[in-house]
Amino acid sequence: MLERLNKRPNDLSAYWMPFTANRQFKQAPRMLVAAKDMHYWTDDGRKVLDGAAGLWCVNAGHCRPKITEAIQKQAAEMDYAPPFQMGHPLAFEFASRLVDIAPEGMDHVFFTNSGSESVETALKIALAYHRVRGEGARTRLIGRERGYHGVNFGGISVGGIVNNRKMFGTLLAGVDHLPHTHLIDKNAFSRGEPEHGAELANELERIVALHDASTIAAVIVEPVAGSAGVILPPKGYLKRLREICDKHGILLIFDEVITGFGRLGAPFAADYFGVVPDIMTTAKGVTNGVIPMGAVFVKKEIHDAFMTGPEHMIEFFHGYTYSGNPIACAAGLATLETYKEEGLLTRGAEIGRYWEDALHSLKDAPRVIDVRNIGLVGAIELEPIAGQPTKRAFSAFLKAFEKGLLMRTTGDIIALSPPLIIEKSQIDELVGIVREVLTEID
Ligand code: PXG
Repeated sequence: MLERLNKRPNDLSAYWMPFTANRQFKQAPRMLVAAKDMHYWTDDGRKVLDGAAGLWCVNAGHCRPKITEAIQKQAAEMDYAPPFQMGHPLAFEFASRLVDIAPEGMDHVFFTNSGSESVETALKIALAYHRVRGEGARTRLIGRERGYHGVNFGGISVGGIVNNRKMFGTLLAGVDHLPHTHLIDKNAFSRGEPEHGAELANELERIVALHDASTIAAVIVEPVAGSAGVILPPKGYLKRLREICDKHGILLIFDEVITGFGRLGAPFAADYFGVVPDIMTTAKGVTNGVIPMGAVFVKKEIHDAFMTGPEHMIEFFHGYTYSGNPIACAAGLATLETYKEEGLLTRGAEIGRYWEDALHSLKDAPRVIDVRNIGLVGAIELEPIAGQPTKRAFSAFLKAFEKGLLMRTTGDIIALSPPLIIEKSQIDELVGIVREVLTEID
């Protein structure tokens, strides 16, 4: 272990880091060099509690033996197989096992390598689906303010985070956005789904009236928005979106890249909220974050609409060199086994109340203006420093890391999403560190 802990590189300049303040980071790097279960270790030998499941992905905890072994075995047996016009057994096996745990009717899976690619794939399936059915005028896509759907052009077009959009030109044409549902004045300190705001779903009717339903292909939302700071759907909101989409023949896409694989205490947010979309994008927890992979779940009717025309013809001109990569599939199968053996896809429901009470105990901590939670997700929103938005939460992030806790911040919101194996004593430790941090920062 010690040998692994001592490997800081000499030169940090070549690597242009993603979503990072590069110059600041390189002056005072934070290096992780090892991980096990609920913890990371830093290059200076400190043990850090993982309050973020890496980046919302390591749902079963780190370096789980079954997953590690499956990857090692597959890498030695068959490293790569081409996915176009060729197959290998693990991809079919993994797709079947995923369909087994998917909401009723979501019978088909398209493999990608990330959440961003899952989103692009879902948007393309939606557009092409309408076209193969002779409704090719349905080309508009509706996203939501503060939505995060990855960083590719389709995803940032339907997404609603201004910094992710403003530098990149005109984006996709024909996109509109629903309003976000973050109503802190009415819903502060909600436990689970907030009471107020279901009527915001009716804005979809306004958008339909503006463009006409015959021009709209799909609506995409995160059931619970993660990156924008844990924004929860008001009670009844998602059901209402489903009804309006049904009424107008519009496909509903749930982006479950974060909410999939047990984060809310049910296998998917669709199960948790009792609302089944037409297409569901996933990634992250599909392989426990260990190997890049994404999976797009599609309803049978949508898949079947493509299966017409001459049988020798490719039905959907889309795919990636690494779609269904054998090592990723091996990791995914071992991940699903681990989830199943340990009941992790529903563990959030068992420990969720303890998590909720622990988080809400921070209500009286300095500068806290909201605490919200759902499943094993939590957010603590801080009052911003006047004229310096994001600074307070970023100071909290740095201080927490010093004290041995990894968390995510976005804007002035602290987001927490630990691995689903977290124990009560570790929840206490996590909340204790957050309280100390909030007491010590400006
Ligand atoms: N959709 C959703 C809902 C996501 O949360 C993506 C798509 C894109 O996934 P990839 O694998 O392409 O990164 C995500 C990713 C944060 C944070 O700070 C969250 C994500 C990515 C980076 C930061 O919460 N989620």
